[in-house]
Amino acid sequence: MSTVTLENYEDLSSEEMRTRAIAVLDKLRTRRTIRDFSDKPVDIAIIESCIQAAGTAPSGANHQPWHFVAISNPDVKRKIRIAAEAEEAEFYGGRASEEWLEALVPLGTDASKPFLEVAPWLIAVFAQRRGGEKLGQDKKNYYVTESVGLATGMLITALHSAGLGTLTHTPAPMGFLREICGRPETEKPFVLMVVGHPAKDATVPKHALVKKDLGEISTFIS
Ligand code: IYR
Repeated sequence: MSTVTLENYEDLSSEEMRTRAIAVLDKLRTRRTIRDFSDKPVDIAIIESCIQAAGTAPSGANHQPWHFVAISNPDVKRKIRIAAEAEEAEFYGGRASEEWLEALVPLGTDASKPFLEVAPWLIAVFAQRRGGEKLGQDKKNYYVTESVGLATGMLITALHSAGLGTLTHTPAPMGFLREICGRPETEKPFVLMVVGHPAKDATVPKHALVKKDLGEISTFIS
């Protein structure tokens, strides 16, 4: 194994760390999943940097088993909307269980997905079953779902920090994304991120504002 000395580690005081931790918490608390987007353009350079930020995520054996397809092309967005709405029509029209549809009532979602055309960017995230630490390799990848989930979380954090709104969209099944984006069979569509500015009159469901508190989501064993 070859190593280098760790760089960029700041030996902060506990007080400074607490201040920074709270600043991150305050920032992340302002994130909202939005479904009403404006068509205001977003510079490609911002999207590039956010994808690079996602690409710093930890991954199984550092194989980085992800691929991001960023789409601003109106014709491609339209194709995606048509395919996604066809799947959603089946989902809401009977494929989903009663229990699932019931769980979605507070979100007010339905089969209509205009944001797929309105928002300036769609980022389709793909998970690679095979790959390796270098492009073009064909090794087995490990902890693929976990790794791509981590990278997607970091992508959302980066986009939010840059001041953009996002929707984590999962039309199921998402196979059409592989075809439209021209990705290989060995890749599985993981999520479709919708990215842009919120519409002027954008609203969010009250349901989405309620977050479990610290005591509910954690146990400390000291
Ligand atoms: N993919 C559908 C349904 C949906 C499912 C869940 I779980 C959500 O949290 C939100 C929506 C849709 O996008 O409408």
